[in-house]
Amino acid sequence: MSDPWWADKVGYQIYPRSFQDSNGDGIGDLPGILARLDHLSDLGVGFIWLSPVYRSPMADNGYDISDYRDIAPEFGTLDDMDRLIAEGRDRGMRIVMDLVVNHTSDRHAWFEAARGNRAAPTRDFYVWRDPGPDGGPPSDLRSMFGGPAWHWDEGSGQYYLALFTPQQPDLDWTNPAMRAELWDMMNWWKARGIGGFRMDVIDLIGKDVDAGIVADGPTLHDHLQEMHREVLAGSDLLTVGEAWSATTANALSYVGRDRGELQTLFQFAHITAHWHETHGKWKPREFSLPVLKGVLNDWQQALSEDGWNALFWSNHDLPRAVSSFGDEGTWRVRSAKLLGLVLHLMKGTPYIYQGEEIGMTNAGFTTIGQYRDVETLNFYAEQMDQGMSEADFLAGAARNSRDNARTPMQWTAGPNAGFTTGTPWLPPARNFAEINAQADRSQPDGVFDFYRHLVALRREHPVIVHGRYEPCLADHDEVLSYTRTLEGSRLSVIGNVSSREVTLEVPPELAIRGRCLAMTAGEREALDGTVTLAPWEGVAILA
Ligand code: TEU
Ligand code: CA
Repeated sequence: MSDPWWADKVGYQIYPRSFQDSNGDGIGDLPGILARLDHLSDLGVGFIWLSPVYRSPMADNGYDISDYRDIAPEFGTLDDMDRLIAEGRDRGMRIVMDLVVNHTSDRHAWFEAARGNRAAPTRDFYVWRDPGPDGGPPSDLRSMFGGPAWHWDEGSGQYYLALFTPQQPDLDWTNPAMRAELWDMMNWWKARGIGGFRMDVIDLIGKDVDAGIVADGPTLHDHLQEMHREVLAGSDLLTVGEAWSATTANALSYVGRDRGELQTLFQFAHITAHWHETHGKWKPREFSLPVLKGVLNDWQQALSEDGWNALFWSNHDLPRAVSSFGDEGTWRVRSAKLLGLVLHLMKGTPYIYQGEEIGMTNAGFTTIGQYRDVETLNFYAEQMDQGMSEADFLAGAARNSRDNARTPMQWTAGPNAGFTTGTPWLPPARNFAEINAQADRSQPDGVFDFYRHLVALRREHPVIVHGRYEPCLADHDEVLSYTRTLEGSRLSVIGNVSSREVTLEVPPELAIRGRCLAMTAGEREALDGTVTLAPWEGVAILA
């Protein structure tokens, strides 16, 4: 069986609102992306995951879609979108659309007709329930963004379900007429020449709310199989499902080859392993490398023979990679490279989140007034009510708020980091004069050049795409290492994930002498005996 087109490719995620503004309204847009395509083709990525650009009232920055077949005016037009698909393709980059179908916007025509009218043809596209016995909501189900998930519709005397903001009513996936509309819409995008779909919270579509089951529900896999039959089968579309509930035990039920569902999954165990049991991301745990490695190694092993991993440190919902897992101070550049090195040489498809390729950091916000993200603002209110101190909440938000990844892309040291000539919808991080694409790319040893090299390595070396993964030194507190083997080739990867110098005995299974494929500190042709690694030193040697 030949490899799919994306097997040796790296993806790049664009959050359009924050990438490049072209008309001075302070909001990134499609013409802005078109103007920056060189940056991406220079990096060598094979596809772009575009966060939603559809028509939307922007209650959740586009994850609330009011028309799946049109583009939000602030982002551009369908013509711009067609141009992006075509110009991307000319440069060897396909466009992966964000498919948000757990819910629509409350301004979608389906919901506007359904609200207040039990007889509307699209009423049953959504989840309606009578009040509970006490006249209140039918259950105590909570929204992912805080507060109740049920919302009262005065006009029809029923509650509707919205698992995110109240402006994002959940679709009723048990309704075949609703599903048929979605397949139509997906086929319409397929015909426009896109490269695939990233599927928003796809693990929620099989929910059984009356049983209190939201994620990984009873009809999930039936729906995915139907989607495959109706849209995906026979096409070369890349699919990547977002599934916060996925575990190594159930992952193959989505991505197993004979399942006829999805190809790859975004799972989040390496992220949530660092969250507090009750306060979640607002009270992060101390970073632990053995915990991180445990998760990554388990996933490498779970999908070693079947399925395929999606590899990432960051996205538009998460903090910046170098701020979470690296050292954003003294060792920013080297630790950014080290994180790239150890992730990109694993088995799976790596994703680069915009700005990661130049080592962008968290936003550095210190007051609640600086945040725009609906999740952060809702949880601020909720956590204050629950007695968390403001200082503690702000410390948690500085680490984990979604706005950390949403500050504008830092292109230059000029006004607003070159993102806009107007007033940016969210100000750039204060360090943009120092950290920006122009400055990074003008250095011979910048983060961008290193990432470009990693992306190219994957295309050149089948062992990086297909090689068997074996973890080494699993319990080591500072070192992440593994080997990849394929037929005659063997790759040893070792990284010091700390700002200290580390001396260790190289275990025999890691020992190697060969060609240095990539390194963050100094050239090495061999690993054996006693080795001292500089802070954030990483090296990959091929034999
Ligand atoms: O995210 C799903 C999701 O569960 C996150 O919102 C998550 O709860 C949170 O970020 C972690 O603290 C997807 C999109 O990626 C996100 O941007 C949307 O807001 C959400 O779905 C609703 O569409
Ligand atoms: Ca704009």
